[in-house]
Amino acid sequence: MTATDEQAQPVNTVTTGPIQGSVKHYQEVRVESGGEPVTLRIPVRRIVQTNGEIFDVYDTSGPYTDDAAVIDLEAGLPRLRDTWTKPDVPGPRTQLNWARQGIVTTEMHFIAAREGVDPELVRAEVAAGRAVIPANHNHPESEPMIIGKKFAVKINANIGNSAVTSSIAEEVEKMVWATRWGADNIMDLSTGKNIHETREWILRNSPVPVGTVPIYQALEKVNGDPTKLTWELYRDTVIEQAEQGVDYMTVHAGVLLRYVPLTAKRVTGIVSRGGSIMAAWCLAHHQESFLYTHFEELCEILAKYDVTFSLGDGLRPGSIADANDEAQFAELKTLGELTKIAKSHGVQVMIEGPGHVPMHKIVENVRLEEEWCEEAPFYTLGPLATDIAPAYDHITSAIGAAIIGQAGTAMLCYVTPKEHLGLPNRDDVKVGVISYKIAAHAADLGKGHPRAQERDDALSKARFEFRWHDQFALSLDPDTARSYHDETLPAEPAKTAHFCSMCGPKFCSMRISADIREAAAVQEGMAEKSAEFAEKGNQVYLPVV
Ligand code: IRN
Ligand code: FE2
Repeated sequence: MTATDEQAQPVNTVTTGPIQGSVKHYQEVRVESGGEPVTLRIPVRRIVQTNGEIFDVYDTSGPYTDDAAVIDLEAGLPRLRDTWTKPDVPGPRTQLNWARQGIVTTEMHFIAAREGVDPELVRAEVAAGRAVIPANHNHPESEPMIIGKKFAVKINANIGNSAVTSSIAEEVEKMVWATRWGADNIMDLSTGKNIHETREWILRNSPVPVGTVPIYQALEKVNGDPTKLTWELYRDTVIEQAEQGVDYMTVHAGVLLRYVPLTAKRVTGIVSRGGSIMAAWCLAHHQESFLYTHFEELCEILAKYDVTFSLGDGLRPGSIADANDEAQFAELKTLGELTKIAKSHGVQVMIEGPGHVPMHKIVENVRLEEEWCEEAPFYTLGPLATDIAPAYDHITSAIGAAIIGQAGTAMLCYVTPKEHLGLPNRDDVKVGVISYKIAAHAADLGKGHPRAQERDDALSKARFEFRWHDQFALSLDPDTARSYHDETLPAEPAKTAHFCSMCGPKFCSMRISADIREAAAVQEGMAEKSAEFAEKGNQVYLPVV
């Protein structure tokens, strides 16, 4: 990997080492793949509690949290999937085609172990197009993951530089940092200089699938003038990115010429970057979008690498006023048409969704997406449940994300506190990721996902038993939890004390409950004794025998 100009500083340091209170562990699983026995090492964040109990958590962080791993950013991560078999069957070498042929690929076995489900469920959901496994053959460094409503809800973190700020080094660190805190995927939305190099560094070092929006780079190639875009230039950009190993691509092929006027009376018009670029092209040429007219050719390219389509919502609402309007749903219907075409080429598809939507209008989005797009995994941006809180849009959007997640959305695209205001820095990335882990986990609980509540129960138990270290370790963000606790009670004995500084020792409800429980136990003992006493005829002096 070579960097070409002054903006591309050397990339040499990223955050490493386990998350506080945990160790990196690998669960070894023996599977049969392509007739060969293979040992898979499933990464987990292992929490060894002070009471001796072990709790393993789904882990997206890759080798960076492994103390034993040697990280060499120049060399990139080990090419984990290079040795895995790619079954030889008629049709493209895609997870969708393999699943349809009844084959459980090594990736599917890995995912089944990771999610704690039957490999056959993974295969069946992929075959039905209800789940996708973004795994470009040219990104063997990634650890397989699945996006589908029968599985844990996933989150995506957007990173990438812009023309005015950020270097390659910062973006690579943002990728490592986002996955450390639980990003299941990242998207490189770079638009400034060094787009190709930035992406190369990210891909070679990313343990999670990487998505892009190729039209952004295509636009850079024509110096930012959307009217100069051509299908050929776009196609070459897609091939360039697919060759590098991009796992999924946002394609705004549902922005049709005739839909553009539908946005004229909106409060916020077209807010999607990709959507506005394509709308500008269509209007300037008074022609149908080349993404739509060349869609089948695009399918053939993506099939070759097993790149997953993420059909973009170029006409998503950018305000509460515009939610669920005609333009938005016209596009969604077209995305349904395109889903069928992509699947007929053996290409995996997910569908992007909004945006800004008030709570009572959220569920309708999922129902229509399922109906029109054959239940292809839905991947939404929030949605923000209100427009009135810039600087807090990680919260306004996590509210909508939790609701849409419970209704069946498979992946949530995070929103950071800087949304609508500026490019997120490393701290914003963490706040965005944690906010979305909360939304995703709340959705898993609401859906009754078999494994979700175990973690809540473990943490609640630690909390009730005043095992402070365990409470921190089991949390999404142990560093912040601990530092908040330490602000008032920094001494080590406070880590086992039966109170915290919120209520103090006298008013701690947890301690009082524990006391009640103890008293009840004493009373129970007394009741037992009195029952025994009654049984024996209420005699104070037992007869001598
Ligand atoms: C996700 C759902 N709807 C939109 N997104 C993401 O928004 C999309 O995947 C991309 O990362 C980001 C920007 O997309 P636009 O603004 O170009 O549509
Ligand atoms: Fe917005």
